Amino acid sequence: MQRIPLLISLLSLVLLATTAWPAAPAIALPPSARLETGSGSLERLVIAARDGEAHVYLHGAHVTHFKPRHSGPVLWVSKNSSFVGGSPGKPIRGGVPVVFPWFADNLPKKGDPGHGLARLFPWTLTSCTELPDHRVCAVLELRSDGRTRPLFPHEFHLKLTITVGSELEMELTAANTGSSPFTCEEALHTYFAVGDARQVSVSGLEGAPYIDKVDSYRRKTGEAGALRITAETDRIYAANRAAVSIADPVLKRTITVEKTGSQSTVVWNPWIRKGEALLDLAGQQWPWMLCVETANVGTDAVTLAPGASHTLTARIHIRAL
Ligand code: TA6
Repeated sequence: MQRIPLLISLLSLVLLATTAWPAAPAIALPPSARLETGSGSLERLVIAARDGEAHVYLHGAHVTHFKPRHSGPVLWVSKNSSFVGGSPGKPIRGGVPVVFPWFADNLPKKGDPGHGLARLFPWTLTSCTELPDHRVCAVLELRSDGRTRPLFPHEFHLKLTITVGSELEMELTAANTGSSPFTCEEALHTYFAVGDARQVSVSGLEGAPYIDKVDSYRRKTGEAGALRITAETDRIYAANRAAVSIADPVLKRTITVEKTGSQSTVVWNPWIRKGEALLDLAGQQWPWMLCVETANVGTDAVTLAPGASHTLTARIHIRAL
């Protein structure tokens, strides 16, 4: 009769080992990176490099945190954000949403999700390595399949390469893996953390033409001086490859975004009314965020022939004021 308790104990140990033991990552991780369960029980990669740290949710390959060692958090995430996975799940409000294959409400058909599908699906972490200069580089990938085809009837392969150190580098490569060409819009829709959007100055876009989404998409010319946020601001600067800087007197720093492979820059702050209308942004949070997005949208959309690919990159760095 003594055997039964022993058998139960052994079975309990086996059960504990299989359920409590974290699922082994499919890939080897350097000591400066680990996978853990984040908000909404979604899996996230936590990177603690020598010169900076970051969090990347596998859901949407969504960077939600970047902090250089000598500055505060650079990205803003809403206190009300959803963290709901699935295929598709829900978008995370803040950080760096990956926008593909359409931008905003430029929907293929009524009811399709704003800003495309990439931010709504689970990506696969395919590599994570520490470089000789102590930066950490992670690669996440999303391939078209039966879940994406109802939304976008083309074969594609997306790869997001995230390199973390004192700067944050993101490289988004979109490849056409099918037999017919397609045109896509894309963006790294970055939400920057600012001390007060009403006090920042945005430089690099002086005198540049833009589309004003807040004024019936009218085509306008940017101010001669730095852009200030004094109302709802939603601008698409087309054919623009300039680096953009956000001078923040409250946080006493300047954030600069340099880019390659991107012809569009989008600047967005919802201001009071829209800021409260977006339930996952509400709660008077709008002064603490400003989007400067690295994109190819509208007339800058990208057409990929079968087998072709396109890469856009954003490099974010900070300078103390
Ligand atoms: O990039 C600016 C924008 O297109 C705004 O018009 C606003 O809709 C914002 O994106 C947020 O979009 P989302 O679908 O994330 O609520």
